[in-house]
Amino acid sequence: MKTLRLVLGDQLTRSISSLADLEPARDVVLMVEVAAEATYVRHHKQKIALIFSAMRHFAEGLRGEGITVDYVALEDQGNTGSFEGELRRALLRHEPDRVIVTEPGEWRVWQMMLEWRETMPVPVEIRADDRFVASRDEFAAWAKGRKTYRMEFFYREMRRKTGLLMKGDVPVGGQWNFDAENRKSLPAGYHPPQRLRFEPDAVTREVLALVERHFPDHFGDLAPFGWPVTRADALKALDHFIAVALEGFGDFQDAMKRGEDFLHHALLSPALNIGLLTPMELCRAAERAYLEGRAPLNAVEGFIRQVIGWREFVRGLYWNEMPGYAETNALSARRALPDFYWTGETDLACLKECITATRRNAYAHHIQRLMVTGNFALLAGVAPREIEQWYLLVYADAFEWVELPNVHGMVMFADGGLLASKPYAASGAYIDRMSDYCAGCRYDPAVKSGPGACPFNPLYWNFLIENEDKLGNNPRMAMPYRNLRRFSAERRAEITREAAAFLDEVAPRQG
Ligand code: FAD
Ligand code: DLZ
Ligand code: SF4
Repeated sequence: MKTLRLVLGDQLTRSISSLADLEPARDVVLMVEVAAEATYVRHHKQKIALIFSAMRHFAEGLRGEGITVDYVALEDQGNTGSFEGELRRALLRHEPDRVIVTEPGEWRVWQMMLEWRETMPVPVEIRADDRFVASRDEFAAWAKGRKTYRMEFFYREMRRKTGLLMKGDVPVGGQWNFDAENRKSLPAGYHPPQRLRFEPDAVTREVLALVERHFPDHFGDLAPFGWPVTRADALKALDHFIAVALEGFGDFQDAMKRGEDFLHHALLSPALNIGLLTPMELCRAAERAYLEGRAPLNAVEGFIRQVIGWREFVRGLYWNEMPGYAETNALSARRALPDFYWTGETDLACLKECITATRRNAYAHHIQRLMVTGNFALLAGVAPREIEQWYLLVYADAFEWVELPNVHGMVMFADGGLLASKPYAASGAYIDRMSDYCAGCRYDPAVKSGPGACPFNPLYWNFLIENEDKLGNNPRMAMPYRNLRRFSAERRAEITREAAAFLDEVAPRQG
């Protein structure tokens, strides 16, 4: 049976299910660069370049194996600009008996594919994406009957399933989780390791020029572009991370430092999410480093937890809860996203640092996303949809299955606590403790109100005041609410006034 096999831009894995039983003499692999995918949100220029370049390299690799690849480039004549249009044109060109595709990473595209099964002239088979440790069904079975989902319990299941850092039924080191050791701030004068960048080759240079021609107004800097775009380079990036950065990954996981965009983070999420690496490859490499004495347990366990814990957990939650998940707004947040999220032009030094790094790299590390840009959006009450769009377009690793639960659930608490037991709300003191940002800021984290006060301070207390009916009885919020209840009526009124004056200027209320 002649089969047309459609491979999407984040499915660049040779062992992907859509290619499993490929017959090189008969089948055709279809890959398409389409304007609709580059513009449904106006992705960071580096993200588009990463995907187009990685797609072109992947196609070359398949051709090298003698496989017929029909590759439609963005500027090819007749390109209709959409998955559906290109699939229809390819059906006319190749006249296959059937189409095979692996399920996509976004609900939007999943709906499209389900429709194809009804509307395309040949049968369309949608296969499960087995590049994850847990299948969608496995997560659904785990989630069944639970009112809230907690990553820690799911993670233990994944440890048992994979055997990672396990001695029989017992976790290595006698504990599942070493997070308490993973909150160190950086010592003065500390220099994090140098990280690998990959010089653009001819294919990437051509793509960079194409992106500049077609998407000049999209967010972010295109150069310097240093992401790995092939599996070979992604493997080098993995080896380099394990060799130079994993050792300090645990200790400095929550730290932030001016001018240091990467610290000890892996920088592997773009390659991982488009399929150049697999999650188990990352975890086995980290586990090996522990077993060979090259990295401590708190670092290796912490890293493995991110990959088979958080990453698998948010993916399972996404598919279990969509499409309703995206619609909730438990804290009734309605403000506009401040303009400085696009420009980086703000006097709040922490936000300026994280947003300008995001523009420069299409990357920010987890704690910058959660505790700076995320924390501000939560305290300011930015409408979930606005901040979600921002996160979906500014990072090279952003795909809705992973972005949405992190933003909607972890950052914005818009799901009312399905994912997290409490909002990660914090005042300026937290940012001051975990970074050196405040030393270069015109505001002072120690000043609670009035001119010169760190805006995170009134915003934090205002957030507690505004959401007292929804969060006041949350046991994990007991301490801050106890403190708030000691405030006089005048102090509360002053906080509300100060926060409103600040927010009305940077993030006007909508609707
Ligand atoms: P490291 O810090 O070195 O972590 C190692 C790996 O663990 C990552 O590569 C990633 O695959 C995985 N990981 C870590 N934390 C998470 C998490 N919370 N959820 C899922 N996987 C995780 N990650 C994305 O891949 N795409 C996104 O669109 C995305 N959006 C986020 C938005 C917000 C508001 C927050 C708080 C987090 C988001 N994350 C997202 C998770 C995390 O910030 C990134 O995976 C991480 O920063 C990627 O960089 P790294 O490879 O250096 O990660
Ligand atoms: C993100 C992206 C972009 C920018 N462009 C393409 C493209 O031209 N062709 C393609 O196959 N995939 C692209 N992607 C990735 C898709 O958006 C992604 O596969 C879906 O969102 C499903 O996860
Ligand atoms: Fe950010 Fe406040 Fe520190 Fe300035 S003082 S860097 S606004 S936390």
